[in-house]
Amino acid sequence: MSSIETSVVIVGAGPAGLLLGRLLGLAGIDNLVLELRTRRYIEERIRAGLLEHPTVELLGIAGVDDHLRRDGQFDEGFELRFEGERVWFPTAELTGGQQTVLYPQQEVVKDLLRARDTSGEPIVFEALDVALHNLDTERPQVTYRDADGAEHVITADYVAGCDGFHGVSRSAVPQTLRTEFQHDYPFGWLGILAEVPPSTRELIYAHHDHGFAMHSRRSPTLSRLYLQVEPDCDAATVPDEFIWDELTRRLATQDGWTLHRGPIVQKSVTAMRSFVVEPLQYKRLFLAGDAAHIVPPTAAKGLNLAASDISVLSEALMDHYRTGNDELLANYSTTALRRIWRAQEFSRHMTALLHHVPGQEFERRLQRARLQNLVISRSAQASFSELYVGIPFEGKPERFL
Ligand code: RFL
Ligand code: PHB
Repeated sequence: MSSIETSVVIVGAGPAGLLLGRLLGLAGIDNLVLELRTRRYIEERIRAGLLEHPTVELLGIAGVDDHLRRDGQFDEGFELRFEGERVWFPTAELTGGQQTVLYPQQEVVKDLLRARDTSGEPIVFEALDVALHNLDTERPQVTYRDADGAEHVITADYVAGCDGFHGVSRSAVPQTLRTEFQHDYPFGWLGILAEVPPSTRELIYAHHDHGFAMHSRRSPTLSRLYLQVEPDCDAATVPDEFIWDELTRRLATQDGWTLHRGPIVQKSVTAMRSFVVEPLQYKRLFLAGDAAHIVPPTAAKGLNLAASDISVLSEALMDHYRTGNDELLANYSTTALRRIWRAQEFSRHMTALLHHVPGQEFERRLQRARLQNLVISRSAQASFSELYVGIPFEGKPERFL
């Protein structure tokens, strides 16, 4: 069994783990990343698309925003559609110019991996049977088995659990010391990637009696679209023609806007769930990103919340290593949870605003009233926009860089 020492061992090479590793590396804090999957797998995993303004700023601080600034699509707002109407939401104008950016999550991951290649910090792919030990001692350990079957033990000061919702870190916290909050929605999202130029220059969110639909983009030649479906829908069994017909119906406007169709190159169904574990710390383990919370994708907060957790955690760890002050670390959970719950609330609000649950007529009338209110009231639009573009991160790692 080989034995390695480092300061911080990071479990999971998603956006949370890689961004933490990058920021710690820039501050001269050695760290090791352990990832269950292959590099190719994580570089190709299609997920999020929308980055909030504070996320873009943090990626800039981490020095990994060149490609994002070159290829990202900077948006001034989005379009809301319901009952055939189209309403433009000038989110940037309403928030002092804060733009959101469409830039695929796998590109963020590739940018972070490239930066790690350059800095030469260690990362292990295909780390199997990762297990956390002695978290309540000064020197916790993480063990894993490599692809050749050899066993390894890493001894560190801290463990960062960034291994997503299905990872192992969260369950290393004794059950009696954690509280989990969960809400499941009675619908899912069918997401498609299609080889067709986007039919819109901005994002479109649509509320329709058949359910929610959304038109997003990935590049000038690739469109990303979503449809509300039954939660147990099997994407493979839904004919492409049905998907396009339904998207056309739900996105239709009275002024004859046309949705362009093209070959669907990927389709999958995502369950919709809200989840938070509290607290985010157990002794020397800190949870961040999807390992600690899940939001329904409607408001595009998942990746951005992972970044906001990392802004707080990276600053706290830097303060510990630079000044020996552990106050920020002790407050990590409380600080990060404030923003997590605000994003949870907004995600739930936006989900309830736009999805359709058959049979809930009273709720449907309220939805219409809420949508009308958003259309009529500039101040309602402004407060919606503030949360949509992303409230400021509480961490300030830049003060140590
Ligand atoms: P990730 O990305 O899940 O990364 C966790 C990593 O840990 C690895 N892992 C392990 N490694 C070692 N040992 C183990 N035992 C391990 N178990 C797991 C995994 O292989 C993985 O590499 O979590 P992270 O870093 O916290 O990042 C979170 C985001 O990925 C997630 O919140 C977003 O993708 C959510 N999301 C969106 N977020 C946005 O901000 N904007 C969006 O527009 C948006 N759209 C979406 C989304 C998620 C979606 N799906 C498929 C869930 C759209 C969709 C359809
Ligand atoms: C996406 O492009 O995947 C996306 C964009 C905005 C959202 C959700 C998902 O609100």
